[in-house]
Amino acid sequence: MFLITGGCGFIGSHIATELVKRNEDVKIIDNLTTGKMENIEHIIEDVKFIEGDIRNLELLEKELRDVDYIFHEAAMVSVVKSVENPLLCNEINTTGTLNLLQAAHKNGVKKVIMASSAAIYGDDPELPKREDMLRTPLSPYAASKISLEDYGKIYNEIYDLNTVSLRYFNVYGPRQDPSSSYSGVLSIFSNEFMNPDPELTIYGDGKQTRDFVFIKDVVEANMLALKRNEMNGKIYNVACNKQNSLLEIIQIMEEITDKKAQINYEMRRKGDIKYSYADISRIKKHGFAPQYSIKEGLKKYFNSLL
Ligand code: UD2
Repeated sequence: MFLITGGCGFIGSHIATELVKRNEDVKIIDNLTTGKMENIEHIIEDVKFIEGDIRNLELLEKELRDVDYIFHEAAMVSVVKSVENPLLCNEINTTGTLNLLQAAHKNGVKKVIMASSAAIYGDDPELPKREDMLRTPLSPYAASKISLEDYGKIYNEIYDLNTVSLRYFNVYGPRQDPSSSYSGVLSIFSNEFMNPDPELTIYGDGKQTRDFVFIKDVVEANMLALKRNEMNGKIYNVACNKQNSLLEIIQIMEEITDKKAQINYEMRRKGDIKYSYADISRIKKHGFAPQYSIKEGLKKYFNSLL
């Protein structure tokens, strides 16, 4: 039995879909704060859905009794919200993760694969980001992901529970929610390109870069971490090792849709990182090979929105 925490969210729902495709038994725990039932409506007959919270240790202890493997995607996902409410971020992301690891340990779960984030690198200008670089958290969100990685290692070392942490860079693709101004930039832009006259806002000069990774490649990284025991107890960047600026992205979107976007420039966001991309040689050694260039990923994404 597989458990996906946050299985009604963007990334969790794609992992759940892949496991259902593989004919695995799947259970989802989600409190539906940011996750949505519509994200799993296509697999609802094939999964067991439990509306619940990872802050509820008793619930986890009960629900993990028949679980072999866990993908831990539940979290407060917004950096901005974590700055507004650090205590809540700590409860969900840190205590919630610790609850999960403890319940997994007690129930003899075989492996826990956890979602970490490139946020832990902070604004260290050295590029590309390697896993052995110093972590410099700049938000409660980043601090909570550091504690997730550390607890993961500790449970792997002293509690005999296999864990892997995956540091996601800028993930994009179908089912990503574009509704807030702090949603992923590609979900906001793609959504806008569905209009006849797309209007985009760029914070800064548009030359900032990100390592955008398509959701299907992120699912593959998770499947790899599940399969490869040599990855246990370690941390891996999950990205494409390519950087694209926002202006390049807009150009690609204009080509795909044959539309011209109107761009409004606003002040660079506070704390915004200028350039970001990942060294992925560590995970490549285990067979990770991203399949989707930014063009291919965006084409797929646009098709899903039509
Ligand atoms: C990503 C993660 C965040 C955290 C952070 C760590 C997402 C959605 N967010 O933030 O959780 O891990 O990395 O570094 O993956 N922008 C615009 N116009 C818009 C929206 C955004 O110009 O309408 C800019 C934004 O100011 C930034 C870039 O686009 O320069 C990317 O923004 P983002 O929010 O998609 O992702 P990022 O890298 O800030």
